[in-house]
Amino acid sequence: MIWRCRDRVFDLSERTLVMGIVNVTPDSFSDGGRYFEPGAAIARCRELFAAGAELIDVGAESTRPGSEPVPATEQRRRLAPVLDALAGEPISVDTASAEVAADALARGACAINDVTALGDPAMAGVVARAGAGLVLMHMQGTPRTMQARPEYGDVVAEVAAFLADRLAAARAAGIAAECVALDPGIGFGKKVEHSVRLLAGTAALASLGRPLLVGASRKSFLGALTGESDPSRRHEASLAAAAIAAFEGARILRVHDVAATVPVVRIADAARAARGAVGTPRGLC
Ligand code: HH2
Repeated sequence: MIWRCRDRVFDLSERTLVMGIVNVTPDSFSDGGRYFEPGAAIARCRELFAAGAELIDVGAESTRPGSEPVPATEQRRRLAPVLDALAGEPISVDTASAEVAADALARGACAINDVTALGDPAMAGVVARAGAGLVLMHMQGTPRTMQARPEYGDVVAEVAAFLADRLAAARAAGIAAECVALDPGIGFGKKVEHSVRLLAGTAALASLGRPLLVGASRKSFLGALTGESDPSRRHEASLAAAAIAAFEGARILRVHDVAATVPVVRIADAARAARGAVGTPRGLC
């Protein structure tokens, strides 16, 4: 299982990649404002690389529930100094705008994380021309309205069908399958029970043939389960979710706390690899 992002090829057959998060925003749900100033964002990226991030997802638009879109020109203005300072490093850009994606790729980004899964009709062409990596994520509704009334019959089956459809659309638009990663979009138009089922359904979603990215870090379903209302205090809960996702076959984890997540995924990777060698103890079957 490889994930190609321009000239970078991540071999994910045996290990889980830790993708760090840096939001160059004033209003992100857990780190809003901390890295809005370019110098702070650049320093944070360097810190996360040093902590073991293999890729950093830089965003200039919050997608928290209730958020409004940020114009492409403003996203580009926020991103440009950060991308220019980190040219040559493995950076993905979290944007649903083809205009922002094109500018980011011109400044050296290697992947685009599109939470609308090619909602902008120009996005596929931009990504295909660059041979960039692409994350296709599931969301029910839009960030402004998505948590109003999410409804599913079988959430894992519906998300899997959506991701398979978007993968086919990406391929039809000229994007190589090996450039695509898939993401169930935990918290994006999902009640707590939906996010828990998607986490529990990681193995089913990981069988779609492309690396599965899971982004559970600090999200509100963890707060609902633990009673912790402050996202920055959902550290242990985020690590538990990371361990489950990696053990069950996710290949990319999008996280705020890189240093703590790296050893967690190494243990999960080892346990997952050993699972095939575990037999049934005599007398117990
Ligand atoms: N979650 C967030 C943003 N982008 N992209 C993918 N592929 N998967 C996710 O789960 C995901 C995402 C929300 O987290 P964060 O970036 O910390 O917050 P905000 O959107 O408020 O900036």
